[in-house]
Amino acid sequence: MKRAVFTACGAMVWLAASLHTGHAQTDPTSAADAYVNAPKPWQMWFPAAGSPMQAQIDWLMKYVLWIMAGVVAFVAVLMGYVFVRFRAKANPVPSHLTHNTLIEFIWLFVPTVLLVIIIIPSLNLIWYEGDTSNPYMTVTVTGHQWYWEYNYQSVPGLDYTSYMIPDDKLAPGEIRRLSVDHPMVLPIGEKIKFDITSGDVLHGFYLPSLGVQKYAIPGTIQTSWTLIPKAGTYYGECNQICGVGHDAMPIEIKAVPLADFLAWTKIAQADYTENSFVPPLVSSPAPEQKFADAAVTK
Ligand SMILES: [Cu+2]
Repeated sequence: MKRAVFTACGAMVWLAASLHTGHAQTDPTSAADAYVNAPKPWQMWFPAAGSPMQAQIDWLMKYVLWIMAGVVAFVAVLMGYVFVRFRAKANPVPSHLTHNTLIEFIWLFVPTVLLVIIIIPSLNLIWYEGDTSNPYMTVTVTGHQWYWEYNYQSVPGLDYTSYMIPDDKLAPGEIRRLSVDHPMVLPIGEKIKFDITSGDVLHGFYLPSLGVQKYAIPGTIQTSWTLIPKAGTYYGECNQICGVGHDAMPIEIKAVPLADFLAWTKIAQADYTENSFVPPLVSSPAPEQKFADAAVTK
């Protein structure tokens, strides 16, 4: 049902946009330039949450951190007290007491309560993360050595590759090691499901600001999802060591209003058949194999 609406809307939006402008369509992903959620040097904590999932992860992390800080502080104070109060000089005759029912009950009961108040929100979050039901659309994400491939299941023929822009080709406004030739473009405010897999070795589909992290495993599909309320550019990286170009497969997501997204699909279907950068793209020079090279030339 939703898929039918999707296609009809796309055609109408595209037609309306073409009639309105009367010339070449402007970049429909430009709405994503208004907000850039990228890592900063020496950043502490998580990035600003770009999805409800990351907001919940951030909340849980801090919730557990406060409980943990309380436990560490309590144990530290208790140990400090024991070191001073019961040191050999101040306490020459040690107690031979071995059991105390009340204390033993407390030190079992209190940690149990702490574990329960941690596990309830943890399980809730795990179920929330696993709920990929009723997406607006699904994108198949395939990791390759060393680029990503995005296949929009609802848009016939829209299957393209995304390469990192090499350092010497960066244009103004692009971010070194994060910007790509063809970003993934997603509509804001819609639930997007990811089917994640790999064409060769293990990769990691990691989007810190959206709270998504799944291994890309050859021969199997892992699922995740996101929902991005705010138009903007969000970044991620492959975070499984996958070979010499591991650092050259960032993920760039442009989240734009639905109408812009639909306009973009038309352009992408026509333009994304060829890559801007020719594989294989190895970002760092291969290490010199001095001993191996010497053996070969002998
Ligand atoms: Cu990888």
